[in-house]
Amino acid sequence: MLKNMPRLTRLLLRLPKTNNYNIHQPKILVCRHFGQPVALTHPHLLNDGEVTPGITKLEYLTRRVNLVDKAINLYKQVQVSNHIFIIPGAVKSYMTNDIPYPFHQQTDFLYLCGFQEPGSVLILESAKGKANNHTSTLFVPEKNPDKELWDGPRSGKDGALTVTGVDSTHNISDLEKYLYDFSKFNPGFVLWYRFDKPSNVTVHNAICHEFMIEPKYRSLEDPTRLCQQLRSIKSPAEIDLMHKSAEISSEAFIDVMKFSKPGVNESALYAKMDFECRIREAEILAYPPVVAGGNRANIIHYINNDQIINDEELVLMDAGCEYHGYASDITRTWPVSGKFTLAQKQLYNAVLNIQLSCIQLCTVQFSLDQIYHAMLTLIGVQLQHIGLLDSQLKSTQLMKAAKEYCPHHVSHYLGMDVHDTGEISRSINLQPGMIVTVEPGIYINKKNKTVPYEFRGIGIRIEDDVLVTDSKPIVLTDGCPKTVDDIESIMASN
Ligand SMILES: [Mn+2]
Repeated sequence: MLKNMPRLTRLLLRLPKTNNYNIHQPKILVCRHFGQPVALTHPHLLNDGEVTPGITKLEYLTRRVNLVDKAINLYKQVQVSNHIFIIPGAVKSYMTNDIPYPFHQQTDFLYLCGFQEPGSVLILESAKGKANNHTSTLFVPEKNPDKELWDGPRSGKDGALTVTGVDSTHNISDLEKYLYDFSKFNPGFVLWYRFDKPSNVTVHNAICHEFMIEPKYRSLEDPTRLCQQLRSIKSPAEIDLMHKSAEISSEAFIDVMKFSKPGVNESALYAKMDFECRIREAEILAYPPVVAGGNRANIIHYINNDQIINDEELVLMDAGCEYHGYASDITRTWPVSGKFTLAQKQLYNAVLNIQLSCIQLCTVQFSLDQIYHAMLTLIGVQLQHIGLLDSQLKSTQLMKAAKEYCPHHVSHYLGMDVHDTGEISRSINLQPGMIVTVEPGIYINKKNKTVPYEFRGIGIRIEDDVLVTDSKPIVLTDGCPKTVDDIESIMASN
């Protein structure tokens, strides 16, 4: 009888009896156990002991130890019972009913534990006499079959313990009780919590309720600066990820350059960049790219990207991907036709010379602000050289004029966030392990009647990502072409 049945029905009937079913069952359970990739389910991404590709549990532990150490050191002379850090992760946010934005984890939280699920909270408590100077507790969304049916698996508290290697894990619903008990048994603690920018309103209300109404802490401190001090110096594993992120973006830029031609829509170049980054395994673009043809390049944050780029126009693209949580940030400017005009080439080479000089200054002898001032002087001199600024201008007048041609800074720190570690001053000397952008530009609006006609409506920026070392700076984005010859030959190779 079985012989006459359709094959699928026969298979279904026999399924419980075959070994195949039993072999596959445990694998299915494993796959559904975690809310993020782990070595067991994604061996192509992670090795044993890694929380994030390339970043081990031990590295995450070291980061937490270093953070708590900083707090203990700051309070060395002051009598306090202990320190508690409350670091909430991001919550899901919605575009419209039931439609979420792509989730992006809060980066301090991610830096300290690598846990990817929305609505989680990390707590660190300093602990005297403990080898690792603290205990770490992660509060995570509870496992919930109904929700998981729609949104995919959650790790739950047991899975989160396996994924991250923190000391203990609880359901997020236990947080308020935990805070209540903590404040009851720990008089005179220091509360490290970012009060002015709550990333999770429910958690914020719980903290207010347990700690703030009748303040039970000795002092309230913002942990952001301490986290950022750690984050500003990249570890070897982070440098590898940043390098990979930079390589992906550089290769994608080459494909976008080859793809561009007169009459192309800016949106097509945006789409091409997105595609070429994702196909190389970047998760997402790190920010909405600027794809600006012609005079639109003079709008620094132009992201409409919906215009046609005409023959003889330059296109300025500022774009970069995010790879396992690490951003790259590149700008290139190229002629959509594949050939620079004489004026474009003159101005482009001026910006390139300035950029190459600024990259050489990315050493421990200088701060980003000093490099910025050097950029302004260099812009002034280059514009005098081309004849766009009066050669008689004295240095302060020259700097002032240069500022009108470049209204932005030359650099920012780069890392998990594009504008990374914003609380680290740009006036401190660079340190080995920092990664910074170098991005001078010259922008000439088409309304500028003080320059010859052929220079009007040109905006040029060249941006690379640079690793500071104890000797020479290393350009992580050096795979992205930037000389006139390299760009023209890449575009001719189509
Ligand atoms: Mn940038």
